[in-house]
Amino acid sequence: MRTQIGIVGAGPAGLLLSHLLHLQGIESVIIEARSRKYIEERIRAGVLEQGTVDMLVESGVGERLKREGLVHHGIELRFNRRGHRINMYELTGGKAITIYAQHEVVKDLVSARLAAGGQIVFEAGDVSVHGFDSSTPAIRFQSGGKTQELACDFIAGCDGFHGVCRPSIPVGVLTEFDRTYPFAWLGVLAQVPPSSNELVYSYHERGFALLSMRTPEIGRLYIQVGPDEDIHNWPDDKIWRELQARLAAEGDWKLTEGPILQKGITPMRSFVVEPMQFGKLYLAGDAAHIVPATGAKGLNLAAADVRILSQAFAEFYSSGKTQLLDQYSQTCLRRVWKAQRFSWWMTSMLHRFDTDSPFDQRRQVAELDYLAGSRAAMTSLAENYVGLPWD
Ligand code: RFL
Ligand code: PHB
Repeated sequence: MRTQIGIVGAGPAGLLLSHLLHLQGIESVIIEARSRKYIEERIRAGVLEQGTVDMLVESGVGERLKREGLVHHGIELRFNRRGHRINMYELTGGKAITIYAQHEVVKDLVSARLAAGGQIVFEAGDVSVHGFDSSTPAIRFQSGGKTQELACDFIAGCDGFHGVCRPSIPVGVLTEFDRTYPFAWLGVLAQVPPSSNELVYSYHERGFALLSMRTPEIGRLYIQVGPDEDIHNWPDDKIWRELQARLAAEGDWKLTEGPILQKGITPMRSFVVEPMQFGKLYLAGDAAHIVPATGAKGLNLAAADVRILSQAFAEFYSSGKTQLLDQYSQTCLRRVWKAQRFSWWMTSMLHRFDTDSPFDQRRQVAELDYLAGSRAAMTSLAENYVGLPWD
């Protein structure tokens, strides 16, 4: 097998990259460890920045997103039992976020790739990457009971945080920047119409809680829990009790409960490698960086990386120039670090830390209070949340 770009991983990064390359007349093949059903049902992110939505629509995969996505002009911050709306639309000159589940984006991209004759190898075993420091890069894997090799000009490592591409880069090349947080998120999908039309981020002395949604019928809710919490210690009624306590508000607002369809625990971590490339191997998305979910940036950063990477490959194949490829890491990292800063800030402001002194707690509430009362502070949150400009 031979192609121009060998892509490892059919998450949002790998699929969108393959789609954008196709639009520029560049061939790629995706090698994915899991089945199509698995990646199309994996519950993950739900918030798309304005720029991510525009990119999906402009590249022709936004039809269902436009029809079914929920456009939100604001979010609510809740503390001391009171809600404060941030009108992002007004503060950013007309930008919004769209609620559309990540696995729906994945479904749309898989179907677009297959309809255009694109090749995705699902359920590939023992995937490994070779020769990316030479002129003959290749991806090796097991499929249909045989060892296969995909020869390519370049490899795109889009295989997520636990993939094989990043660890294949020789020791000493990458510098890792890492921060773990002393908590995790317990997330549930519930069959209940969301109790608020917009997302509610709540700071509470029992810990952070988030009310989000997937559709007008399905709610997505999160609570801060200990870093090593076992999901078996969280029966559904205990989760609802905690959500009720942490989201409680003055007045007649009520959190409606419903059957929990799915639940899981997600660690919270900030991580970046520099550079995001070595030889002919380019890392994109979670393979190169992860953010704590509080800023809703992970999927959007993956999309931003592959936008840059597809432009760099397009320049190379049309003119032979490698300038954009050489600058890939540097270009991506400017945005990555701004998203890291924002995600860290949202996380620090909204969660309870065991080590917090009463001083820190008062300071946190003062920060929220300042934010809720200052147009300048709200504008800063809003422009980061809807997504910073591309350049
Ligand atoms: P993915 O989605 O992890 O895809 C990687 C793909 O590579 C495959 N793979 C391999 N394939 C072949 N060989 C191997 N050795 C392989 N190893 C792995 C995997 O099966 C998979 O298909 O990475 P990608 O494409 O970089 O996309 C990143 C996003 O998935 C991630 O950043 C977001 O989900 C993060 N995130 C959020 N991001 C947002 O922008 N907005 C949000 O609201 C948001 N909420 C979230 C989130 C992540 C969460 N979890 C569960 C981590 C909420 C949660 C709870
Ligand atoms: C989600 O709906 O899954 C979601 C929303 C906002 C976040 C993180 C996750 O900050």
